[in-house]
Amino acid sequence: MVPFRQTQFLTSAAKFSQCPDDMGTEIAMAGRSNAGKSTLINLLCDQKHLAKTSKQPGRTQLINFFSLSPKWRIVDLPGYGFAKVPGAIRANWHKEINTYFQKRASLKLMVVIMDIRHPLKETDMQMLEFAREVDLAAHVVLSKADKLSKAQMLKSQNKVKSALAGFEQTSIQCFSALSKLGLDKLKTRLSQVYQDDA
Ligand SMILES: Nc1nc2c(ncn2[C@@H]2O[C@H](COP(=O)(O)OP(=O)(O)OP(=O)(O)O)[C@@H](O)[C@H]2O)c(=O)[nH]1
Ligand SMILES: [Mg+2]
Repeated sequence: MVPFRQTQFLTSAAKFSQCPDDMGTEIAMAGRSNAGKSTLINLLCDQKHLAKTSKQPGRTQLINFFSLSPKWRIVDLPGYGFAKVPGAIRANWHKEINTYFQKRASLKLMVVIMDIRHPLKETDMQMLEFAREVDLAAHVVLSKADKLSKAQMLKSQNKVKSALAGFEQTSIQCFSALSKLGLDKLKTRLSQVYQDDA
């Protein structure tokens, strides 16, 4: 069993050079600002205030590391495409996050979280294409599924599945932090990655 509930905050990095030792297995949560990355981490770990959440986009401004065990980590990334941050700061984050994705050897899965009502924006596609290029597995989470009817939810999921048909190492699921829909599926997918690497 992967001890999600034991997860603790480890450290924050404003730059790639500040990341903790590159050993063990790391899973990163990526996605546009406000997609629900921090909320998903809190539900996954069954802790209300582990990762900071906010109604205001751009809450997560550093690369935040959480550890489940000495070898297993979760990373909460700043959302891409946050407009209210000055251009220079934004450019610098993007640079650091790109370096993180390119150089982090312990990174074994990129979870791309998208609001199910607005999936596959340009930046989401860039992330998924990047993962494909470097042979990194990706898991797409269509968040806030509670905002749609079941029929609409399935329609959106099918649309995303068709659009990503050429992405072999990419799995897709719906998720709601409100109803916990998809929580077990998410835990199973993440556990596979940690345990495969054990
Ligand atoms: N209805 C609903 N709201 C959600 C869900 N997940 C997150 N939210 C809300 O969406 C808003 C943003 O959530 P966060 O988890 O802070 O989003 P984030 O992706 O971490 O945002 P940044 O840190 O800015 O990149 C908050 O108001 C959450 O309560 C969900 O599954 N359903
Ligand atoms: Mg956040």
